[in-house]
Amino acid sequence: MLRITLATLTGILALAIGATLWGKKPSEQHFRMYFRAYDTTIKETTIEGVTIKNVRQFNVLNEPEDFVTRVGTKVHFTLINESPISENFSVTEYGVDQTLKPKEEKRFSFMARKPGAFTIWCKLHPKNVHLPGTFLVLP
Ligand SMILES: [Cu+2]
Repeated sequence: MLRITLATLTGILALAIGATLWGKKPSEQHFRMYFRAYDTTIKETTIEGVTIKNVRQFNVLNEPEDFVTRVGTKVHFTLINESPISENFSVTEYGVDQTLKPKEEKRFSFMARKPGAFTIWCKLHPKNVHLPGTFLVLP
């Protein structure tokens, strides 16, 4: 005859909780990103017989551009704007929309609940000037 004692029940319960939590420990990740502007002005150059002069342009890069995490991770971002103008960091699907003035630093956190590859983009500048990045959330 099978006798189930309180100790046995407690043991089974502990095993069940342990199995449920195994590998599901809430994790956190810290990311640090810099906005940096690069002057790509061309004073004069000749390419295949065509001469161009005074083509003035800046490119803004998010360094690094891409971030990878897993669903269920609390992500902490620190953004530092080293560009001489205001910059923006938006991830539409996550409701992230942060604008930083020159030399400003901002921190914010959120839970990565939705899997997918999401574009990190700047609302202030065209995408061929301020290049977008990717926020990748693995299932
Ligand atoms: Cu920008």
